[in-house]
Amino acid sequence: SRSGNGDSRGALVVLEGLDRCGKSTQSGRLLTYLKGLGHSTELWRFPDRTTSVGQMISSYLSSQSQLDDHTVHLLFSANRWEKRSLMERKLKSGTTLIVDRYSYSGVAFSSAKGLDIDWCKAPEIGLLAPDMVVYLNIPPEKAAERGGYGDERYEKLEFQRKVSHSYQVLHDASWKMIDACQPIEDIEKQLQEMVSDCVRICQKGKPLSFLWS
Ligand code: T5A
Ligand code: NA
Repeated sequence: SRSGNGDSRGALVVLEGLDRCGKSTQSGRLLTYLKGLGHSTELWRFPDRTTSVGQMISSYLSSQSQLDDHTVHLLFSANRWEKRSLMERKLKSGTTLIVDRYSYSGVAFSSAKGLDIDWCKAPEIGLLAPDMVVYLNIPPEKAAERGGYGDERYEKLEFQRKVSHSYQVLHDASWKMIDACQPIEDIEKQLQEMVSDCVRICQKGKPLSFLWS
C-alpha cells in the first residue's frame, strides 16, 4: 500500500446531491477503484445510522418519531461531530475517506425547510473541510423517476425542489459538478479522474483545513 507513511495523508472526498442522484452507486464504485490502485480507502456515509444519535435520526426520517426542525438539524450535526476525531486520525494515517453526504446536506436540507442558512452553518464550524466536493447534478423530476422514492420523510418532489435550490445557493466554484443523468459508467470515469488528482495532492502533504473554508 502507498499509504500510511506518516507524511502523506488521505483525501477527504464528499459526494453530495438530491436523494436518488446516485451517490451510493458511485461511492461504492469509487471505493473499489481506489482500493484497486492500492490506496487505503474507506466509504463513510452521513447520517451514520449505527450510533445512538444516528438511530434517533433514522427514526425521524422514517417518521417513527417527530422532532422540531432545529433539533433534528443539530442531531445531524452531532452525528458528524461524533465521528470527527476518528475522521482526522484516519486521514492523518493515510486513509482516503469517500463520504456519502456531509455538512452540505445538513445545510441544504434544513434551509429548504425555511431555517436560516447561517444558523444552519454554525454548528458545522470546525469540522474537517473536504478536499473535494463532488455534486451529482440531477433535476428533481428525473431523480423522482428513479426506482420511485421510498417512504422517507424527505423523499417528496416538492421538497427536493427546495433542496435543489438550497444547494445552488450553497455551492461555490471549488465544487466539481457531474451531470448525474449520464450512464453510470460515464459518471464513474469522470469521478475517477477528479479524485485521482485530489488524492495525489493530499499525498504530497496538503494541510487539513476546517469548515467553513
Ligand atoms: N440529510 C442528510 C439531512 O437532512 N441532513 C444531513 O445532515 C444529512 C447527512 C437520508 C436523508 O437525510 C438527509 C438527506 C436524505 O434525505 P441517505 O440515507 O443518504 O440520506 O439517503 P439518500 O441520499 O436519499 O440515498 P438514496 O439511496 O436515495 O440516493 P443515492 O445514494 O444518491 O442513489 P443510489 O446510488 O442509491 O441510486 C438510486 C437509484 O438510481 C439508480 C440506482 O440503481 C438506484 O436504483 N441509479 C441510476 N439510474 C440511472 N442512471 C444513473 N446514472 C444512475 N445512478 C444510480
Ligand atoms: Na444513498
